[in-house]
Amino acid sequence: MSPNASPVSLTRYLIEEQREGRIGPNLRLLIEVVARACKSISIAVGKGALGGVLGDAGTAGEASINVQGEAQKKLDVLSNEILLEANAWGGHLAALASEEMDHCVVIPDEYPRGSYLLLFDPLDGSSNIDVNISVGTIFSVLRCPDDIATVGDEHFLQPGTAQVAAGYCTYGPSTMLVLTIGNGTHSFTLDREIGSFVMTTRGMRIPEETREFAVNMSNQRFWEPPMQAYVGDLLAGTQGPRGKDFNMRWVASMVADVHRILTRGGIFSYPLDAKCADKGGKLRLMYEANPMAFLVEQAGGEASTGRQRMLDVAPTGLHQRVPVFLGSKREVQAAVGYHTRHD
Ligand code: AHM
Ligand code: MG
Repeated sequence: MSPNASPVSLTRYLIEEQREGRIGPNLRLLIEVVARACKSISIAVGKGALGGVLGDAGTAGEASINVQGEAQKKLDVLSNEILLEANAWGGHLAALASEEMDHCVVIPDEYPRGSYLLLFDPLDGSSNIDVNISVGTIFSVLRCPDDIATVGDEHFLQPGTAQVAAGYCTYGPSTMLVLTIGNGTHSFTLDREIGSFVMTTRGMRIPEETREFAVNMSNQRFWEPPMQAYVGDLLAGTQGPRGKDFNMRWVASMVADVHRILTRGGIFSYPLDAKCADKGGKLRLMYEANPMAFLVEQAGGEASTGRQRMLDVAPTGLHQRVPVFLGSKREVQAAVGYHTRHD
């Protein structure tokens, strides 16, 4: 942001988008509620050990396990509760679904029922919490189909192209909200003194070309042949067919890795591997891949499963997993090329 420009708060940005007819008042207020919940999560994350919130959830030595079969951290549970509580009574939602819960939660009858569905991963990358590395919240908003008596999990099974908004909040050295409502991807930094998100980049653009890739290299021997070939060529550098040297980064917090890519380019991949092949991949379509794909496409990048545009995948389950390739357009196309040539 230029030092002389008048700051645009998230609230002002959303009101201006509403005036332009790109969002209605209910979606605007829904995004405001999610942003408010993210501020609360940011405060909890920021307290670290002083807040007594580090470590595993559960009691008397018994870990609490979520629907994904993963041990929950105290902050996973707390962040989930903050998002549920903040969104229950606003009147904008019909139901919510979370990576941490088996099934969707329908808004209780005591509150007005709205016309949107909210999906979220309350605290992504939570294995990083205890070592003070960035984590984040990811969210996606869909329309609730009309004329249904009772909302159920099946109503969430819409392709990524149906998202009306998506974003993430990264809890790093600064807390940043990155948002799209289908009109570009914009970043907002939390001004902790006044407690509001202020736009810091309007229209993020991912460079089309890159020399940086993000992948968990320890899985190399478990990858499929096309992924082996693709990364092999990246590592060959100037001596290989790609003709340039590549750098590697892997935070193991998708929000942090994707934020770097939205900021300076790169390719993020969590491919299919022999360890997760029976599940379809490691990352979740509805809570991670689709919202990130929407943000990346709106910033001029691409997102794919390696074989199909991510946003076109027809979901079959709320907790479905997929292989993920996203980021700089030309590099994602190159990775997809290895897969299509091998098939
Ligand atoms: P989580 O939702 O349980 O935190 O898992 C998702 C995270 C992503 O943030 C990250 O990209 C990936 O898992 C890291 O996986 P790995 O530890 O296998 O490298
Ligand atoms: Mg996650």
